Amino acid sequence: MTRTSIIVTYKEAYSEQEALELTASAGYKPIITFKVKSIGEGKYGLPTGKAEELKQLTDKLKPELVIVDEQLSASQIYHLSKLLGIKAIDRIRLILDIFEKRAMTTEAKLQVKLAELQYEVPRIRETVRLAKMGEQTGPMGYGAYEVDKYIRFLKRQINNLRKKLERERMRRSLQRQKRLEEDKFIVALAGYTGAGKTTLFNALTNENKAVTGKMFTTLTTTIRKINGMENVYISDTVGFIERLPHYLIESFKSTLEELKYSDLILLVLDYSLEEDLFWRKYFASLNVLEELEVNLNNVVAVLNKIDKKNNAFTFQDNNIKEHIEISALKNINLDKLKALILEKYKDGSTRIIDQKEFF
Ligand SMILES: Nc1nc2c(ncn2[C@@H]2O[C@H](COP(=O)(O)OP(=O)(O)OP(=O)(O)O)[C@@H](O)[C@H]2O)c(=O)[nH]1
Ligand SMILES: [Mg+2]
Repeated sequence: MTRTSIIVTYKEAYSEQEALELTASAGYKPIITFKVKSIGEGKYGLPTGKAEELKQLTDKLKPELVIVDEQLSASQIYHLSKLLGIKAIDRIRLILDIFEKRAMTTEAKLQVKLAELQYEVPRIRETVRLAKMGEQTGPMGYGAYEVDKYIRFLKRQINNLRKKLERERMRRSLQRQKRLEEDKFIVALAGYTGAGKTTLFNALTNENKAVTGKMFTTLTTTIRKINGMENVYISDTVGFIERLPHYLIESFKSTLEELKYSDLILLVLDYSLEEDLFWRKYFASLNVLEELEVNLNNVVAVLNKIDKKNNAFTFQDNNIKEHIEISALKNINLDKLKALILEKYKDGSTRIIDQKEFF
């Protein structure tokens, strides 16, 4: 059953659009968006006047859920839920809800579980404390001892998950080592969620991986040989999003790390977006690449969706020197892209020669 929701987001059109997409991808039905200038401060994570306005709106429209498009503290979520009398969640919880729905493989499930625990654990103590101060105790009516015990249990779970994921990381690392020995050339797709990575992956490999138009369709990494090219492989992985907390990237490290050890990275960008949104997503993607310590000299910007581009701005940025315009969906310039990949393979300029620091 779809849960109805009110989305609290920023005034800018692109924030609203992304918040709506996230909400739909999580399977919640937005009734209305409530726009504010600032989110994250004060008792409710909203200016008090705005929180009261929101209360009138929720009383009138009676949604099942309020989604606040920013990271909030446990205490802000608690107070806001209490004021509104309905459940409130923040942007990170919303993204985690999507990830939870999408995680299909064991590795992805472990990664999502780890991210969730890292989100929840620091919030539990605070939520319990606040609940005990209120009149009702309810399901959160633990004593301090039980809470500590529960938190210790969750921390042990975090450690176990980390260990399991570390094994996964080693396995990937060994596979990479093997590919290196076999002299395989690895091209990695990177970019904002929805940029068209999987569409391009399918076009270059004749695969049929899911493409839905919903956010975070892909959560795991797949590697396949590129059609008609000897020894050249391409990988598709989880997409990026702005305001991603560090621990979320950390949880997906075994997957995202493939980027760092690829011979060539294609940063796929949706070139049909409005200019301001395009640059926002571009810089959010650069931030993630930098966090993953990817060498930007090995990155080529792939300006995708030119079949539906109807704005005049052009790509120009010193961080990434090379770019190519394509349409993965309409098969425009894919031969040119393949020629570019082949050229990089032949000249070896972007080649990763070892992954020593790993061993
Ligand atoms: N018009 C047009 N649409 C495209 C093109 N490439 C991809 N799309 C559409 O963009 C949407 C997202 O495509 P995906 O390939 O799933 O994007 P992704 O980057 O893999 O997204 P995540 O897996 O969420 O990170 C889908 O609706 C695609 O059909 C293109 O060249 N032109
Ligand atoms: Mg994808």
